[in-house]
Amino acid sequence: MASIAPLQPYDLQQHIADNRLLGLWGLMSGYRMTYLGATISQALAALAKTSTYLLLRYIIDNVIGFPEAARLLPLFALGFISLAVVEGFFTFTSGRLAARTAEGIAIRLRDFLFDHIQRLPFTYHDKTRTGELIQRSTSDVDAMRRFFSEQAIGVGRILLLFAINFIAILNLNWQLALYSVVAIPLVVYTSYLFFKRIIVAYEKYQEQEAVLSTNLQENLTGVRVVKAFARQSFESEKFDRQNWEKFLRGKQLLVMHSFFWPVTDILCGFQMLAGFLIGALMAINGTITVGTYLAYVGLIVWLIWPMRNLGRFIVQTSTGLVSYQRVMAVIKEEREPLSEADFQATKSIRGEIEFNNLSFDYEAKSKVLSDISFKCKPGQVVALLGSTGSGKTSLVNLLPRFYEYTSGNITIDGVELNKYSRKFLRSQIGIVEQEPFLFSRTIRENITYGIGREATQHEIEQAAQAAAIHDVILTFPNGYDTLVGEKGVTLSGGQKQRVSIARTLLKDPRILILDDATSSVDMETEAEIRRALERLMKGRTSFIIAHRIQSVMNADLILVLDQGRIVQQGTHNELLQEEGIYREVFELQTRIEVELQQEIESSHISGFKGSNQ
Ligand code: M5T
Ligand code: MG
Repeated sequence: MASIAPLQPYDLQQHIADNRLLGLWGLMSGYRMTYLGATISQALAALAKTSTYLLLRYIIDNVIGFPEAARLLPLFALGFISLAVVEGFFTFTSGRLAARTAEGIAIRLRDFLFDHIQRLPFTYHDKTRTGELIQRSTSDVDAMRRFFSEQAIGVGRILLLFAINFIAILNLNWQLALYSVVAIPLVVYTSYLFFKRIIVAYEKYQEQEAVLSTNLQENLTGVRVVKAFARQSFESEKFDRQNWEKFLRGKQLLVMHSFFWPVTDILCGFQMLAGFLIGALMAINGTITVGTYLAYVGLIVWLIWPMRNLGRFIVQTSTGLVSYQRVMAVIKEEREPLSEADFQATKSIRGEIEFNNLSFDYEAKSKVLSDISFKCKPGQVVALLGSTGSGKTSLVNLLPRFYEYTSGNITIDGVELNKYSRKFLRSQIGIVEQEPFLFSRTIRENITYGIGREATQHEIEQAAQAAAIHDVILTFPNGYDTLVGEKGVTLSGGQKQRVSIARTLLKDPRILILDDATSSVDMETEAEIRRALERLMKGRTSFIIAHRIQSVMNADLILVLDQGRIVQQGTHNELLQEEGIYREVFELQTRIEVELQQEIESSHISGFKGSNQ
């Protein structure tokens, strides 16, 4: 495999421009010389082509009919061949250089976009559809690649061909030259008008394509739900409608194009015919020689043909411009500053955490958390309990600064949370998400994901054992090297949760957050994990969100949340003394358990009796 030169660090954000053409010009930085090389090669190729017609004129006027010059014919033949070779060579070189520019810009753009998208804040990802981002990183980047490899270079080629051939015709006869271009301003103006309309139509087309890819992506991710609810035909119909809309918009684009081509073709055709006619009349009158006329006939084709294509290129350029804007809209978004902070933490966090009258909302609509105040010492376990939607996940997500709080404050070791850099905080905090995500990589890679270095087998196994998943992993065909997902084993919900617990434990964080991390495992496994965690949680501040009282009763501080407020806080024993949600939930859960126990026992006894009879 050919090695790829490492890309220079490159900041695309500096090339955001209101004028799209200027912006595209900015994107070319570092490749302008290559592109200039491509343009010069084109000029040379165009010169070679024009020279062919001038040579033809010379032969007709000075060689044919002059027997003494006839012996030079092989030399002229050689001249034609050489010119053809020169033209071919430079056309090829220009294509190569243009391709290098276009691919170079595209690879840089894609790399930058990927990196940039990963660094955008949660608030951006919450409101942006994945399909839209995929579309912009693929189809739109590709449209820009085509802009550089075909359209920009094409326009350059056309202008060059036009200039060179126009000068050549001017030299033949200046009046003839002027007659040959009267229709050109009209062609350019028509192209401009279409260009403006097509830009709008193409924007709409790309938007619809993004809708389609979002829909496709969502349906593939949610294929289980679609099947489970037998909604295939509903989804297909929805897709059909969106696809039809795309067809309509595509058709509108095509209709505009197919209306545009004949208009310019007719204009160009008339211009060419007029040139032929005027030239012929001049030749008959003897104003120009036959050789000049023949050369003119060859040259005018290369004058008008580029003009006809100029229109096409101008119109196609609109796709590059629209895509530039769509990509830059993403690049414009501000990144989450990872390491920028005024307070430089020099050592690990101890883990003293305090919330003071904290309030938080996602979109300034309704408050998700209000007046949250509590305090915990390093190494303590804080448990959060509360009905669904009460704000537990939102509360713990503030600690790694996934979101910024609106009022009040949080301190860690006495320092305001947003004085710490996000990067440092996240290196200190381990979080097991409510809906853990595993990559389609091996189990080993998933477990070691958070530490950014090689881990020993012993370390990995220890983490897996604590998460009560080690024995399960050993039953997989390739043990720790078994692939997760599409090409390997599909893990159950509880297995996924435990792999992600192992992943977080291996990171050895100072603050541990378990967001409903044992909701999909059975009581026995949960107890096993709890015992291991009790050992591991020593010395680190931990936040545990759970629904079972057993999981939270040993915590140093239990917070009961209701509609974004703390309605009760204290230890298990303290809370049992109070009237309130905690005692109700406790009584309910114990009653259910006692009943369950009785039922199991009675069924055992009756089963026993039955077998005795
Ligand atoms: C609390 C809203 C959600 C709910 C409230 C995560 C998240 C939540 N919300 C958003 O608007 N955007 C978000 O990204 O906030 O939600 P929660 O904190 O997820 O509640 P919970 O963790 O206590 O609930 P559960 O079901 O996990 O026990 O109104 O709409
Ligand atoms: Mg939650």
